[in-house]
Amino acid sequence: MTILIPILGDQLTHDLAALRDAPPSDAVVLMMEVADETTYVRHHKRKIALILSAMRHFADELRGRGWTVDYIRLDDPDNSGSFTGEVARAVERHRPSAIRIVEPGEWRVKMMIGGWAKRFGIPVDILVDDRFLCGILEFQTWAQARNDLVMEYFYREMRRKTGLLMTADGQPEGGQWNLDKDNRAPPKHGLNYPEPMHFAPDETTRDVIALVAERFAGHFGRLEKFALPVTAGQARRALAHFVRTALPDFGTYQDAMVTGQDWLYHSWLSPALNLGLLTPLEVAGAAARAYHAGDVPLNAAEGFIRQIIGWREYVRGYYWMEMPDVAAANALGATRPLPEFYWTGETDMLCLAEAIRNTRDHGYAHHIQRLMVLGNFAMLAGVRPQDVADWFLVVYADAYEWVELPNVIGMSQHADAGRLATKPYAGGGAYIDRMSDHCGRCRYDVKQKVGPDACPFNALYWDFLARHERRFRRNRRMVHMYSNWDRMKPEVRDAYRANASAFLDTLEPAAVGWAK
Ligand code: FAD
Ligand code: DLZ
Ligand code: SF4
Repeated sequence: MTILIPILGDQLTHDLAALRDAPPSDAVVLMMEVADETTYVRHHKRKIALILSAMRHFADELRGRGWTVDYIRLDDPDNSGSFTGEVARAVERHRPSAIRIVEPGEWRVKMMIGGWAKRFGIPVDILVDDRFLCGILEFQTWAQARNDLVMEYFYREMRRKTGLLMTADGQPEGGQWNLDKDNRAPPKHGLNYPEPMHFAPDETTRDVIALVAERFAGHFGRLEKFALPVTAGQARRALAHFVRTALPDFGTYQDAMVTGQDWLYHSWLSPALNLGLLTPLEVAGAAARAYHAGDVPLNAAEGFIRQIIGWREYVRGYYWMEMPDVAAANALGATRPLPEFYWTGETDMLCLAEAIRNTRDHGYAHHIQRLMVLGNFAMLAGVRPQDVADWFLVVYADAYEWVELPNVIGMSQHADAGRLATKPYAGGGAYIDRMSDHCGRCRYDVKQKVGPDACPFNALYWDFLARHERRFRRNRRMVHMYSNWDRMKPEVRDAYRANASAFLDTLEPAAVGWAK
């Protein structure tokens, strides 16, 4: 009896649970390029090209391994446009006795799959996605035993569980769990920034790029110079290249920003990881091995591994625990529409213009650009968190709701009232000036506090603290900020607030239709 195994676009892993115990002779793998997925938001062109190319390569590799793959292309005239519609057609074609699928990454798709058993009248076996190190239920059990979620404690559990950077007697390597105090150095002159490994598009990728250029011409972003890894083999080479060339300095300069330098020492592995071309254990394991071989310092290996087995797993657990309500969360009552310049990049604020240029050109911006520039500005300006979330889901090649939404709603907009992060990630111009070389080249003056040439982040920062004083004044991590506010003369406070208000009045709201 045939089993139908649908594999979704972000499940491109040869060791996927659904493929593991099924003999290829008894199964048909179904892969579907569908309009619903390519347009539920108007994804960056590069993101669509990446996913479709990686899906096509994966299907070819599966065939090479003896699997029967029923592959539905986007331009197939009979394509129904949805996962459910395509599974329905496949059930007609193959008459399977059962469907086997790995749990999807997104709530929306989980709801869809939940209706399949009744609709098709056959069992639907939904398997745990064990590519993640922490299961959804395991996370919930961990979280329920605590009043507050603290990533650091979760991360230590993951270190113990994986044994990564642990000594034989169960202690953290180097005696400390977290070496962040050695990280976060500002950029300095004379640093050499390695380029991520580039992969020239083959015929499959070129076909997909042509399809995307034609069919999604109105979507945000550029397709030129597409160079992302689209197979597991390429992704492994990109990982090895990163470990060799960039990881040694990853920790130290993790929070730096430099004009015209799009990756610095970051890995740009998130698109491959989130598609399944790499697994988290494989990536974190490579960093740990480099440390043990003496090739990278502990602060770099630890800082990098923490992002993968700590933050990445943590936000996924949070997503499944907090959905669906968290998608609508708006604890700070923000109502402003997203400014148009998030789409056009047309702003005199150089830090924002740079982050948006990087985003448009590559479907990429590194973490501090996302958090302390793009996210920070939106939060300070009081932009509606759902507008911000839509933007982030569209514009990044690594964006899937399970990872994007917690980062936006929880980490960057504080819209969940501090469930994910106890303090809002708010910063004024001084932070950006310390961590980047942008301010010296900007039309605004970061040192000026108010006036037409003053850096807008300065007034917006104090205005934000003033607007939300009742909520944040008693936050232990914000005492210092409010004591600075208290020390200001009333006329200085008033000038900040008036300046913020005048600046906010100049923001043009985004035209409808960019995101959805
Ligand atoms: P590196 O700096 O090299 O880090 C290594 C890896 O750690 C990343 O590839 C990623 O897999 C993981 N990682 C690091 N930080 C996080 C985090 N906060 N959450 C989850 N994983 C993390 N990441 C996504 O994969 N998809 C998203 O849609 C996404 N949206 C974000 C939105 C906002 C507002 C913020 C603040 C962060 C977001 N992140 C997202 C997290 C992080 O910014 C990206 O994972 C990272 O910038 C990807 O680039 P990199 O591979 O060079 O990362
Ligand atoms: C994001 C995306 C896009 C753009 N296109 C497809 C597609 O055509 N077929 C597919 O299987 N998956 C696609 N994806 C990824 C899915 O949206 C993702 O697998 C689900 O949301 C589950 O996380
Ligand atoms: Fe950004 Fe202000 Fe610096 Fe300009 S001066 S780059 S707006 S922080």
